[in-house]
Amino acid sequence: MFQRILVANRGEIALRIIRACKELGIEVVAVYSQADRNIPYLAMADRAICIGKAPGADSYLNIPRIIAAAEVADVQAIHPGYGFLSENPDFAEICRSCNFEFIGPPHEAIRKMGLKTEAKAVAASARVACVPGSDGPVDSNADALELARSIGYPILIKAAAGGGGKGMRICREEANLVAALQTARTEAEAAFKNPSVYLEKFVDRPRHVEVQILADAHGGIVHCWDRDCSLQRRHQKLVEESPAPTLPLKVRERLGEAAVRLAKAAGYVNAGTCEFLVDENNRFYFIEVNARIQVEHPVTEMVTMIDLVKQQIRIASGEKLPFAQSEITTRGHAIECRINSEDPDHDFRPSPGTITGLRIPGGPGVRWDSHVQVGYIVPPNYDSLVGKLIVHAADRAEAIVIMRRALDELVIEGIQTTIPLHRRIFRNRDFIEGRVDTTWVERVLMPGKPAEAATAAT
Ligand code: MV4
Repeated sequence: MFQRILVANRGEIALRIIRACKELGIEVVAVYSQADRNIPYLAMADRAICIGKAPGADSYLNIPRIIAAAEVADVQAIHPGYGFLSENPDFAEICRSCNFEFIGPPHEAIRKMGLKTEAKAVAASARVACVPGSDGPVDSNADALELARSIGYPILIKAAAGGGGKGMRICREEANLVAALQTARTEAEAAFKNPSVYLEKFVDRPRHVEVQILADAHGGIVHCWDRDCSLQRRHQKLVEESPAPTLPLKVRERLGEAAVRLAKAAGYVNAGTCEFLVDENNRFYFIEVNARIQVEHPVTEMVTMIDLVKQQIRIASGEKLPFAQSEITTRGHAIECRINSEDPDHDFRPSPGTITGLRIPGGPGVRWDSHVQVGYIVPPNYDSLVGKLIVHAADRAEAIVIMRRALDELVIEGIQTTIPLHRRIFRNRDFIEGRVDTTWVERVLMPGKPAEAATAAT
């Protein structure tokens, strides 16, 4: 096992990784930007190294500075968390060539999964159902027109190097396809430095269900069941839960098996997620792989009792998975609310500032993953996640009751947060009955504001 690890991230996930290291008896080196010099968890690390000015490009995204900190602190491994450099294949490759273990997948797997067309080809080779569409990037307008006619409109044009909803464009009729393709290519080039696009049949009002997988470096691979992340607004997830509500066990089993086949075919190692769209008939279609630990990993931890961050570290140090698939079951139901420093009354604009009051909920079935304390200043430079409120109970109905109570206990003063929105969600009939999909927040909960999501775009 490693003696010392560097955490190349900030905020709640940095603290989450520090906690895992402490429990494993590993020394932990934190890095921080000048904006984060007073962030409370630095005191919990064995060492804290400033890596630059506030902007991400000068600090948490700056590869030479992070490698320099790793050299200075003489660590054996680097945990990238999520976001920032976590899915940058060049960073993973540089870590390994500098003799630091990268706590994540092999750089080849990150690179391959970063191209959605490649990921879909791997899925197809593993007999995992994908959304009907082009086999790989579309090069010519003539090919696109012919293919679109055979799969039927509406068509979704997606950037091969995109993901997470970035670089998507819906096309509802043939007359618009050539122009839409051109716009999509230009946008893809600007956003991802890669103009490659592909076509998919547009799935109406899908649910977003993803499968957690863990793979060791010895060929061992398991899934840790499913999460439903349908509750989102403009591709920002609001609520995640495990298991996915209303999905029959048989479908959940087939999802898990599909994810394992895909990960095997991709040569995947460490923790990862296979994302699927699920239609109203519970048919599922693979869309993309996330080659990192995810924000919503705690709901899986609660229902499986597997510490995913500790498993990531153990896998990176060369250990075999300590369990077989048959030993991984879900118990009860877990739900997470993302608490962001945003103002839901003003189009979710960021609301940085000083936290002047804080009441953290507790009691049976409640977990609070957050780096903030009273007096903490939420800087304007980074993602606005200030905490994750997670509940676990015997079933979904009980989990909702606990979440409602915990949300009423939770008080964050001094900044605007998404707490009031969550209080509404957990009193909403559609949500309580599990009748939600990826368009529900914008369609039902907060109608009136046109979304830039695929579902509302022209
Ligand atoms: C789709 C889709 C409908 N049809 N693909 C958005 C994020 C990216 N991971 C894939 N996304 C979608 N792909 C087809 N063929 C609808 C979405 C989508 C969505 C997916 C997951 C979670 C939230 C979403 C919100 C809007 C659209």
